[in-house]
Amino acid sequence: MLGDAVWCALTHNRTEPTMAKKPVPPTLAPPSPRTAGQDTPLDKGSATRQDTAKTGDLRPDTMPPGDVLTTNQGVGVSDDQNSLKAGVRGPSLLEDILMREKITHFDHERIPERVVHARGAAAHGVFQVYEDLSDLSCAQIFSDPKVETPVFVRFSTVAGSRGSTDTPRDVRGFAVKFYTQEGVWDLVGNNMPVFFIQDANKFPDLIHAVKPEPHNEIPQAQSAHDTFWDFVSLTPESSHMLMWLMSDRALPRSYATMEGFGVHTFRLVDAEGGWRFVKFHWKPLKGVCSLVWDEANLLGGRDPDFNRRDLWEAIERGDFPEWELGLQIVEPADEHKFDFDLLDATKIIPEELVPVRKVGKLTLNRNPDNYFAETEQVAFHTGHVVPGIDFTNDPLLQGRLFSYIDTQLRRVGPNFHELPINRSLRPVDNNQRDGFGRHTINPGRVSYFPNSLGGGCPMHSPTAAAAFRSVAVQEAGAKLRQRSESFSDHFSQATMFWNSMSDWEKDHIAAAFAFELNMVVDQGVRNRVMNELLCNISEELADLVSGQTGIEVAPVGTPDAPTPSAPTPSGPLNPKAAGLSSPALSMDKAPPLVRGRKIAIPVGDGVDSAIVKTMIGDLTKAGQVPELIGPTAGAVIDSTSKPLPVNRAAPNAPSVIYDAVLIPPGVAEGLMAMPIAQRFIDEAFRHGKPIVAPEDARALFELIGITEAEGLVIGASRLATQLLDNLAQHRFPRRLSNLAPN
Ligand code: HDE
Repeated sequence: MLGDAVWCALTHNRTEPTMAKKPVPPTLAPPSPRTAGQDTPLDKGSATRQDTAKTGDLRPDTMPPGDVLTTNQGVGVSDDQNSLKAGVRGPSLLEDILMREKITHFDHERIPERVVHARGAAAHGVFQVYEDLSDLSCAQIFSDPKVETPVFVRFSTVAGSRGSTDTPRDVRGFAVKFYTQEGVWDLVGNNMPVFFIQDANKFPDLIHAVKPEPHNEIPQAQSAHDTFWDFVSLTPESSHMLMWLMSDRALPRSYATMEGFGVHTFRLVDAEGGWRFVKFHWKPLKGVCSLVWDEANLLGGRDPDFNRRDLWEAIERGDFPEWELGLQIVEPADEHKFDFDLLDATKIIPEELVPVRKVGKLTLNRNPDNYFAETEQVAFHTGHVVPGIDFTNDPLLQGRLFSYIDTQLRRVGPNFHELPINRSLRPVDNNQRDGFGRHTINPGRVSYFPNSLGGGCPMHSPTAAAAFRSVAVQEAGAKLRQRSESFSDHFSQATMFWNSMSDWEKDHIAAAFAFELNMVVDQGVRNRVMNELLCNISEELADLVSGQTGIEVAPVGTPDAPTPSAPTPSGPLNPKAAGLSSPALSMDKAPPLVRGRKIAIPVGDGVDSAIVKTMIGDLTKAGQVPELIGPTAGAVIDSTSKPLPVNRAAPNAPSVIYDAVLIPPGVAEGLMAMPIAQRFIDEAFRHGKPIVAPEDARALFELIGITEAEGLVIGASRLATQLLDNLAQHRFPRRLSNLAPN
């Protein structure tokens, strides 16, 4: 038998700490097929990690595994497999300090999951402005285009618990922690620009309504149940957000193809204390692309980690997700020129009214080393701002300023800011002391201000500009619990959203409402959604949903008839709103940059591997991720009797994890004998995916029953080129709405 030390040396090929790796330029590495038994770049770990000042800050706390097991007190462990017993078959002994320490730590491994946004995935990266924006904000991150600010970005779903799936219909969190040289700034946003409610006081009710119902903890990660629709049917301010939630925006193909929004109106403040209103936007360089509902549902079972895996793999192969930061700036003098209130988080400023100015770029280029230490323990707070950024009176934002610090105290503890992932790069220096898990050792006897015994230190910032100062806005008013009249138009922008959609987007939204309402049992709730919300948004929408749910639109004059919203009734009751439209809201656009799409290439014995390799080369060169699917894992035997390794076995390769299908010549006959392959192609077709096949595959498509539709090309001569052309449109959703339910 090998001695422990020898065993360790043999099995543990100790490497340098990963953090010490040299940064590698952000070029596109070859794709990274994951497969049974293949040695892939993914298995070898990151070849592309990028170092920033934050990486250096994390390094002392990053511990690669060592050679020798110790206790938490650093004492060597002789046997980690057997507990201490009185005789080999005897009782365990209380004296077993080793087992007690190990099991006790295990018993305490969990911290409370986030009360919302519990399921998430995150990555490190950098942010850099394109030009000096000091005319807008004195924040150094905005004024110096030479500065690369390290960031940590966490994406999340809202309603599901930590172990739920990635692809339910839900809002996605888009929270960015900037480690600036002036302290930490958190921009805690979503992938939708508005919210369900206008006042933070209603947040616990909203979340109680959408979370699993309390008596039976059903359903997980879904809004399609009675309590959610009961709440929103009685909360007409939610109607605009419901339009976003029922749209395909709630089913992102990738975190890299989501827009992000700060939602609230904030302030940017210049060095002289001058300020402007601002809305923050993240515009993905890969465009806004989504899944379709059936696909998202299937993914929930076939790959619950779909978005998380996509983010991880893209970064590992060097296909770094990128967004541009956009600003919508409004001068204080223009505050009241809109027909909505800038402080109302259920409203957008249409881009056609105030263009989004792109001012910088966010790049995610390094995966975390440890999920718990980084992604789980990261603690965001809307109140983490730096000089040059300030709040407005948006009552939702004001409530968040209270809530986030509170939740971190509960979840991570009073010294959450000391955890490596939350730690500011600018050294922290104040008189706060002690508390659970305190790391910092503050020497000396002075922990108060003012003091003379410590030389007055730490003292106020000598330069006012470098310190946070609230904008000195004049405020006066009676104490009251009341919503401003200017917040009372709940429907115009929901109508505008509907008006701005293409035909297929409208189909998907109506089908989503119908799906959710068909899950609702209570007739009163169903009627109220139809008559109090949908009828006030759009007659067309109400009719479509009525047709798919059987919920009747109540005739005017009957008890259930729509109540027009005061004081600016909208939808069919408001011709003004019915005419509004904002083309920027539609997703019916070809994405500007199509990269990292997964392409399924089915192969079988007798395949011409030279052709297949050329295809893979062409697709890879274009930044896509081709995968070969064989009847089993391992390899197929090509036309020259040589093995051609495949990435996946057909039963382990569901169509929903791919964006497109490319069939090489000479394999169609084999596929005709495989029902699983036909189902794969049929499903990909129904989900609107590009499919390209050679002429010899025509009979296969006839067998499946699909011969002609947009995005389906049979008989192409340059197969890979044709596929890349079609991939540029992401999906062919009209094919979908013509042929199959969403
Ligand atoms: Fe949050 N929200 N929220 N929220 N939120 C949290 O903080 C809250 C709201 C958002 O990846 C919690 O650390 C209130 C709007 C994101 O860690 C909690 C209100 C927007 C994340 C909290 C809102 C968001 C959270 C739970 C109504 C978009 C995940 C765990 C006033 C602009 C951050 C935590 C991450 C998380 C409270 C509304 C985005 C409880 C009271 C609007 C992206 O503090």
